[in-house]
Parts: sequence; C-alpha cells; structure tokens
Amino acid sequence: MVVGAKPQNIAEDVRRDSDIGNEDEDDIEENGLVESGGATGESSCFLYMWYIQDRKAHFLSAYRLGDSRKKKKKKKSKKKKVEQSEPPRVGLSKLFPDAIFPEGEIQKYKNDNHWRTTSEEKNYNERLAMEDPEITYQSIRRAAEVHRQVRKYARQYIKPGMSMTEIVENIENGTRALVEENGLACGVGFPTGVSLNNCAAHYTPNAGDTVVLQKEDVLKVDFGVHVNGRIVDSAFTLTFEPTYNKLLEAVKDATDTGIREAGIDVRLGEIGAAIQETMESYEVEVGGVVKQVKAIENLSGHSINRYQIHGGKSVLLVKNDDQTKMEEGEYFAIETFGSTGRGRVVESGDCSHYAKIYDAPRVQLRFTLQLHHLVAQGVVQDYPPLCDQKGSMTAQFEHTILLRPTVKEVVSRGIDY
Ligand SMILES: [Co+2]
Repeated sequence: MVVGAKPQNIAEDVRRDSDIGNEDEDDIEENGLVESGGATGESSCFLYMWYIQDRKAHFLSAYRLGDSRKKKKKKKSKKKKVEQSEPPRVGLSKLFPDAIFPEGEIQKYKNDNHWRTTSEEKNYNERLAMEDPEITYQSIRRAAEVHRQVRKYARQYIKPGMSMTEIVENIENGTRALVEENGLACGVGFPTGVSLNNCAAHYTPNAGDTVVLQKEDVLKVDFGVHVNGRIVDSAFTLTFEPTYNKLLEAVKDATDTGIREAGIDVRLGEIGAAIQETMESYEVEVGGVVKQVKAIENLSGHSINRYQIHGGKSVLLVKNDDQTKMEEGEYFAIETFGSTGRGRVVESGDCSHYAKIYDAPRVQLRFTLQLHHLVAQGVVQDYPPLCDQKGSMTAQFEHTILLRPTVKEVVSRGIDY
C-alpha cells in the first residue's frame, strides 16, 4: 500500500474511471491496491483507492477524510446565536428554534397554599397543562418574550420630541415582527396605550394626532401581545426628569405587592387593600409641596381569558368587600395606578381606544375605518381616555401573571420591571 499525493489529472472528477498510468509510470510496478491522498481545500481531504493492473491505475473509490472535523465546523456556525436587531424585527422562531421560551419569574404560593409546590397531584396537573396545546404555557411565554424584547428597545428609543404616533408605530411594528403576526393565531393584543400625565389609561393617537412627547411628561406605555389567544398585558411608565421618580417607585412597589398577594383562593378585595396600603405609603414633592400618592380608586387589574382581555374579574387598587376568589389556572393582569391628584379618573377627550366585545356577532374587524359604525352595532366597545384632574400626574406598572397549579408565574417579568 502506498499513500501518495493525489494524481493531478483526476482532481476534477473523482467518480470517473481514469487512466493515470502514463504519468507516474516509474512508481507503479505491481498489480494491486494503491491509496493516494490529497487536500482539495482547508476543510476536506480525500483518500483515493486505485486498483493497479497492467501498469494502469483504475479508480475504485474516494473517501473524504476529516469528515467529522468538517461537520463540527458546520455545526458550530449553525449554532451561532441569532441576535435581535435594532429596531427589533427578528421573529422569535429564529431566536428560539426549539420553540421553548423563557419561563417568567416564579413565586411560591403563600401561607395555606405552600403545599402546592411539592404536591404530586398538582405537579401532575402541570404536566398535563403543558401537553395540552390550548393551555400549554409556551404560548403565553412566547408572547411575554416578545413584550420584553419590544419594550427593551422602546425604553431606550422613546425620547421627548417624538410624536405619539411614532411611538405607537414603533411598538406595534416591533410586536408584529417578533410575534410573526398571523391572522387570529398571533399578533398585537390590543391597541397600544400611550397616556400622558393626568391621563392614566386608554389614550392612543388617532390618525392626524399631532401630540409630541415633552420632557416634563409622564408617559404610560401599555401594550399587549397574544399567541394563540393568550394575551400578555403589561405596562410601564417613563419620565425624563427626576420630579416624579418617587411616583413611579410607589406604583412599581404597589404592583409588586399585588403580585405577591395574588394566589389561588385569595379574595380580590384583600389584594386591593394591600395595594392601597403600599401605594399610599409614598409621598412626592412637587415644587416644594409634598403630596401623598393615591391609588386610583376606579381603575383595576383584571382576569384575562383566551382572546378576551377583560375576563370578568376585577382587582381594584383600594380596599373593598369583593369576596370573589382567584382560581387555579387563571390569568390575571395585575396593574396599579398612582396619582398626585384626587385618585379618581373620569372619561375625557376623543374616544381612541377600542376593544372587540367578546361574543359579539362575528364581523371582520378592520382597523379604524368603520369603527364608529361598529360601535353603533355593538361589536366594539369604545374606551375613552381616563384622566385624573388637570395638573396631576399618574403612573402605571402592570404584569400578567399565571396561577399555575404549583406556583405563580409572573410571565411578563423582565430585568427592567
Ligand atoms: Co390591563
């Protein structure tokens, strides 16, 4: 056996029978098998098998040497992590090719419900839930990851001087791209709210809106993402001056309190009391005047059903007698609003926030064009902006939580809030 350089005249086509006898005549003396090797590039190397008969070489076969090395290299480049773009436009299926999305923050149930974490029966229920395509947690986790990535960019990008329309388009275009919007299967969860200052909720710019964000504004960004009808409803507040930092801190703390108190069999009225206590322990100093932060008494968090943003249960932000209990498997949007005003909102301004009424006659909802007509038909409900008194400031933080059989999952939790 001889291992030599690959005969040159067959470099082009190793599968063809060739006669190389004339070239290396002196080296080929006996009939038999000959091996020759040669490199055709950095990553591959061939071993050729020849049969020598009557001083002529007949090509038998070629083996690629170093195959494993080449494959490894390929694998490595495939594994190279795809990264999100700026602005965010890379769909999550490219970032998570195995379709396993990050779990939210896990909180154990408190007090009497602590046993759920280790209960065999409850753990069995979890496994069943994960296997059921209708209730699997992957849908809500995918929606939550879209929310985190879209807002990460939005929180850096939103600056005074931008129009409210620009801000909303930035968020909704990002959401559509990342969730890979597809008919009723997944998309934007509800119209994006960008309420300013004394307006706490439900303001979104209509066509022709010319409002521009100012550096002294307090902006609430409330947007939703849904996957298979599982809606993530989460909101944050931005300020560009330090005056209202304490207000934001109060609301963030109050929302976290609501999340901490929430649980299976917990009464909705008790959660309201805990939220209020936290919220009203804060003060804000505005122009030398100290104001106690108030929890807005007529706004509330809410349960979320599949394809239905308001699922029927309300979590008020103040103490109340509601004995309704939270239940296993439910989704809730825990949102709180703090105000330096009266702590009560009224409807004001143009109607710009619409939601489809669940179970309304099925009509294809095409945005804005015929909305007034649809409202009259009872298909969509109009939500006018909700504002506290002029001159006051309001802030909001909101998370979507899932009451799993064993633990509570704060699905929209991120490093930002
Ligand atoms: Co909400």
